Amino acid sequence: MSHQSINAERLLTRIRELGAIGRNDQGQLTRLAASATDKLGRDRLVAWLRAAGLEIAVDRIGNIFGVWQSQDNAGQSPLMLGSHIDTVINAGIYDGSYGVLAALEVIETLKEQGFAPVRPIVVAAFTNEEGVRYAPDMLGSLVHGGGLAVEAALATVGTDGTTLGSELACIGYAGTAEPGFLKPHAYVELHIEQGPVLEREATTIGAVENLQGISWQRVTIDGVANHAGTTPMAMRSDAGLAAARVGLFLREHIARSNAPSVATIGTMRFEPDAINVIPSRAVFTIDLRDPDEDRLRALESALSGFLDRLEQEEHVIVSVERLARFEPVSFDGAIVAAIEVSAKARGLKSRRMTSGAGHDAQMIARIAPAAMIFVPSRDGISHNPREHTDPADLVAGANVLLDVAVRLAGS
Ligand code: HGY
Ligand code: MN
Ligand code: MN
Ligand code: MN
Repeated sequence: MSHQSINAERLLTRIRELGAIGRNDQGQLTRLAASATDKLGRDRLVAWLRAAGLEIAVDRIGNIFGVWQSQDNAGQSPLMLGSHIDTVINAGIYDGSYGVLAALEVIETLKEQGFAPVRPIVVAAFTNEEGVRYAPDMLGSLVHGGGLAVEAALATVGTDGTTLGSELACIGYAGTAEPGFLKPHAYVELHIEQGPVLEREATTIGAVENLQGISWQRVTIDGVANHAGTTPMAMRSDAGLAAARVGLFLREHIARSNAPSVATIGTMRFEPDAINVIPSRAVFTIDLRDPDEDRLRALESALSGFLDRLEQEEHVIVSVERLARFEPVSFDGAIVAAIEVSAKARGLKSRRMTSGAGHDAQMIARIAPAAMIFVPSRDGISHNPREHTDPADLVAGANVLLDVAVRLAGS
């Protein structure tokens, strides 16, 4: 087990540098998939991969791979270390980027140490992990894992009416490699926890053994526009009020169920969106998650039943579009154990855990043994510019990734 350390300064500097790319005049960081700022981040990453002497490959859905292979190990199935560098809106600098840059750092450290892996080691940066502009999320890794045909993915229409394929071509990342051309021997993803558990338990390393199921829907409620002043409450078909009831239903239903499910209405717009007009239409998204597939299905069906009742009670018409649906995933026990062995050898406290967030690892787990390493998020905050992880924890996570890579590529 290598007890060398990665080059902390190089990793931390790159995280800061990439974190500076894609900021607007207010200093907010946003690199939505296949956008102009995503291109700037991709270009910087490719420059680092090239400078490290890796072979670059970009596949048709824009996934970027940096391949370290030798005469001796070329042709062996690679160890893949990856994550994503696209972000949400007004993001932090660690979500995704940390894992990609730590993967590059591990390769550079192993090269500098003269390590000769028995298999190629690949850094992967997957397209559209966040799913903010194009749904579903984890789209690039979903295609890589064979969960969606690349043509369908390229035809995905974004919230701004663009198609992913045309935007990837615009930014010069509509690659030629066939998706899935690199079938990994194993996949390991290092990521910030984005939740409160590790910090609360003063634990540095999360050995992630599973990941919860995700259900994304877009709901359109159609009512009748009317005068806000003259229309009695009992005579309204108020799409806005009906939409508000959905959020309350989900919170109360989950509270009653005592389950660890979570529900989020992250986007909502009204038409005609005027202060004195009863909304004729409400369009909003619902993100449901639960570690247990049966409970997630039960939550979806409870919601569907409520929407049926809502139509009657509020005299509105409800239509639902499914945007994403991923079942819970269990990761590879041997890799999880290797994470724990490394943490112990380095004197780092670790604990097994479930991921609340979706990750590319859940898509690659369809085609290869996979697992994740988490490090603590301060105050459990993420998808927020206040996202932060202590440098010592960032370095510790990368060193555990280094050890796991040696174990998976060394024999
Ligand atoms: O939504 C998620 O959990 C992921 O960050 N896309
Ligand atoms: Mn992420
Ligand atoms: Mn994220
Ligand atoms: Mn994620």
